[in-house]
Amino acid sequence: MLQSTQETFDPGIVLLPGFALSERDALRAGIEAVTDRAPVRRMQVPGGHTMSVAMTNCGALGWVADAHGYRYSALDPLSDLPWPAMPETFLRLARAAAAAGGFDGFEPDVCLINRYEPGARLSMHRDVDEHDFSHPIVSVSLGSPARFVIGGLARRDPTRAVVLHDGDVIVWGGPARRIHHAAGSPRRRAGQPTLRWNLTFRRAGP
Ligand code: MD3
Ligand code: FE
Repeated sequence: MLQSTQETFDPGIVLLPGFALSERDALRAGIEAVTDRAPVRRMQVPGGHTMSVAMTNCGALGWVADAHGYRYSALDPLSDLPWPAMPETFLRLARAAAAAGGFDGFEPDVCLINRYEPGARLSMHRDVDEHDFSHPIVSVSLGSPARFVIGGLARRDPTRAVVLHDGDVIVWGGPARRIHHAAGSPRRRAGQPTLRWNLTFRRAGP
């Protein structure tokens, strides 16, 4: 169905609560198809640490980190093969969400797939490895809810926390495209699954 209410938090940040709920099963099937061929892995970062979030990609390019730095690559370094193609459901969802957030014509060439086990988190950072920041980033949360921290353009700007739930989508563009942000660990709740997945759709190439 792909529709929901929308809330603009700040210029450039549009939250679409539950936008992806109707596509949940198709998205999970897509994640399974991708991870069968390009498994999630915890990447090394410059400095020697290993990320707690496990990642993989689909699309023409994929985001990779290693001891040398961060970049987009057409090949999966684990297999030296191209990343799996982006499933059609992923593409349709990303285009529809971007349009709902004010970005008609968004054509992502990357879907970075993040898997959070309890304890995994992504510390404060900016996404600046892409070629052209006029394209938005579309993020889709699946599974357990988790706290997400929104900062500002400067590292020391004030932050605020929002909780992202299963099916929530956020479109980050324009003045918000280069803000700092961080993602917390999924909440542990008795009897509930505690895996969280996040898909971020990007246009990284020219
Ligand atoms: C704001 N992922 O993969 S998505 C990332 O929950 C990343 O996995 C988080 O940050 C996660 O880089 C959060 C939300 C997000 C993604 C990209 C942004 C927020 C953003 C780019 C610019 C500003
Ligand atoms: Fe990010």
